[in-house]
Amino acid sequence: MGVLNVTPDSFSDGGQFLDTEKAVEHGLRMAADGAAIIDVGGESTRPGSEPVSSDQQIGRVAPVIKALCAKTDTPISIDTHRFDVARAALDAGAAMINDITALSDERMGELAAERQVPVILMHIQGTPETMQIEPKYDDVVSEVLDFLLSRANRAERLGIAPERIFIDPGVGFGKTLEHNLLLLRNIGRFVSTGYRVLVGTSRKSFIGKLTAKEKPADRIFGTAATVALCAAAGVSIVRVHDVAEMMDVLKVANAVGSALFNRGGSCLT
Ligand code: PMM
Repeated sequence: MGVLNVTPDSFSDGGQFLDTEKAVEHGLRMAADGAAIIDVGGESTRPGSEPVSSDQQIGRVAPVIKALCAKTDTPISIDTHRFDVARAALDAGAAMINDITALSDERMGELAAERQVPVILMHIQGTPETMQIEPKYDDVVSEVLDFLLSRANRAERLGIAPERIFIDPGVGFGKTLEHNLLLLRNIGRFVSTGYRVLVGTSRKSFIGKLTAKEKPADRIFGTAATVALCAAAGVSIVRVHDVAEMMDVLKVANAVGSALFNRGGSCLT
């Protein structure tokens, strides 16, 4: 999954793709580089970021989604926790919902069920504004897993087929470095639930901490390590900025461990 943030302030690519034409060009580049899904977002969720109104988000993402759908068959997902933004994005041609609040608004689940599109359910502690102020857990892996299972249960109750449900531990969303490492070390427990798993580590600050790389663009090798390990653990989708580079990582990881990968076919059929 390639990341396309149509925002002025995302931590890694903020401001680069606010212009529709540039955003579309970058989306097409990622599709050509091998992305199976393009994840379009109109609101930064970096720590400390402030919410953006639905109208503003729709104004950013809808033209980009429409233009991308006219030019590529690569499915588009919409990265939002707002029901009205998701609905407008699906109307514009998006085929998947990426909800970082895991259906905290049940209307989101009803929408996904009605339109028969897959949903990504991500764990977050707090909100982007507050999440990195002293995140706390007794047992981060069990708590995140229990939360995601309860939200997957909610999704199924609302009529979403289990094969259209993805769970995501939400690396960096209300987590310390140690929390992130524990979640990644135990990602196999998430895979064992039978739901497909998405992981987003790309260029995140925990990689910067481990490698002493301040600039997000310098964190590509660190990201590659997590991508290979996630693939080996049976993760279905990795959400990344550097699609061409991570395709190479996945091709090699896949060749070495092919029996472990490619479970379950396409999520979009
Ligand atoms: N990370 C970001 C944004 N959206 N969605 C999911 N499902 N999982 C993630 O880990 C995730 C996400 C933050 O990264 P960005 O600002 O580069 O998009």
